[in-house]
Amino acid sequence: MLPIPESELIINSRGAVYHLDLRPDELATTVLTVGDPDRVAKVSRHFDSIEHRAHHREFVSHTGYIGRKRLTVVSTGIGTDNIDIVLNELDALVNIDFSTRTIKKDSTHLTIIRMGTSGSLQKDIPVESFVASTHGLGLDNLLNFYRHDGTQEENDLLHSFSTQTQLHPRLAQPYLSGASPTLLRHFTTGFHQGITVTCPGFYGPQGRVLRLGLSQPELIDRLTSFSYGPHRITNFEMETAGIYGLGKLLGHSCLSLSAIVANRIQKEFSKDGDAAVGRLIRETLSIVEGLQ
Ligand code: R1P
Ligand code: URA
Repeated sequence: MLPIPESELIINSRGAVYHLDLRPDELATTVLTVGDPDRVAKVSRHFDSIEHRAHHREFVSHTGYIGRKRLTVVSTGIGTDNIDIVLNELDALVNIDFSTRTIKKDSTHLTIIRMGTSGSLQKDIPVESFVASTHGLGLDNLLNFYRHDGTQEENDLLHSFSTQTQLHPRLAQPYLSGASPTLLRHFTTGFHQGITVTCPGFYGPQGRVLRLGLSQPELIDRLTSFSYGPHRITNFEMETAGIYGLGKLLGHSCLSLSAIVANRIQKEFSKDGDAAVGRLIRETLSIVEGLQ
């Protein structure tokens, strides 16, 4: 097997992968991702010990222990362009031998759980409640750069989405991937579940109007009214579909959890989003600690 060239997998003088500035021994196999770099310390303050801290650009990571469980919390910044970097580098850290630059024969499986914020698309999913995403539906195009096929259920859902929403093809070529069913089962009590739409922006791509007109003003209504069997769209944000799509292609188990900070139907914004995120962190850590 030919080594992966230096231009494709960039390893710095510390032997760490370029953007995350992490070496293979500095990463745990259970990884929590957050968007905001300042949220990393809000997670790791619940660790019993921290063995490693890294910070390069928007990628802050802390690795440590809760009891006997070793965890890494890493910030991704905003958007699936960053998710492309984070997921590929996390995978490289466990599945590529950095000394030979070749793919390891036996692959390592990561558990990756996002703890983020999100906007609700349903009246009955209020601000400060939590959503566990059954699927990530991407309007951001990331996965279309990789060879991918969905399961029959995923393809049927996506087909129904395209038919019902009639989004202009100039807007997006949607893609869809499911959560790890095993992880999702642990997040039923206290969590709404539903499809999360991942957008390539916060304003126009999420139907917000400040000074510019929208090319598809009916976007929010169409997302809110979509249904397919028991499935509906609960919320939108900017990372989930990229995590689910790339995570599945790379063979990892992924779950995205969101604290709702805006309800776009009720036109409400949370008065204390930080407290809701704090509760999501505590609730998630208590569940993750018990995972095998
Ligand atoms: C936008 O404000 C950001 O908030 C959400 C979106 O996905 C986007 O990253 O998540 P985080 O709070 O995790 O960053
Ligand atoms: N994050 C988003 O992407 N959208 C929202 O409305 C709130 C948080």
